Amino acid sequence: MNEPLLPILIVPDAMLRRKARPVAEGDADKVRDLAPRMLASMYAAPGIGLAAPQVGELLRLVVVDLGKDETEREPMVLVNPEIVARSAETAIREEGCLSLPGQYADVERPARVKIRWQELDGTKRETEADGLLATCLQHEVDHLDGVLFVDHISALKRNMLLRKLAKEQKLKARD
Ligand code: K2U
Ligand code: ZN
Repeated sequence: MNEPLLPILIVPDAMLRRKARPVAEGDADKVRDLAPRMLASMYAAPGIGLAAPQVGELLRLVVVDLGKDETEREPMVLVNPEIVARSAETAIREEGCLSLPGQYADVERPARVKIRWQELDGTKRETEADGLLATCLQHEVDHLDGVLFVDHISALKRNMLLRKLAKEQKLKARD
């Protein structure tokens, strides 16, 4: 369980803008290997969610763990997650993204969602989520369609945030 961590792609990597393909039967071995490595990479970031495209795998696979620390680990592995219902009521929450390090913005999304997915062993699951889990699941499923949280804010704020990110990445590369 101490395989090397997976590097997380940073905007403007084109991979982050592509649509991921559904996990098929034939991907079972790959996904069983990838999921724990994504969880380890997410915990190390640290983060509470991670989508396969962020580690360069265009598969519809997401991992989530809202637990605060090692003592409260409750990892979720979601294969082919699908949001099947959204509340009309919305909620605004500050979001970050491991692919846009150091950048944050308030994002408005449906407050509650109904989500369907499969577990690693193929078991079909469905649940209703609200609060931070609803935000996180929508943020991760967005990643599977090449959508980033900055796509949900004004063009002005998006451009400012992307320019700031590019500048900070350039400074990092120089150090
Ligand atoms: O997908 C990712 O890049 C990980 C995201 C997931 C996330 C974003 C916004 C709101 C909820 C989840 C984050 O970078 S994980 C870091 C984090 C930690 C605690 C609260 C919010 C974000
Ligand atoms: Zn993200």
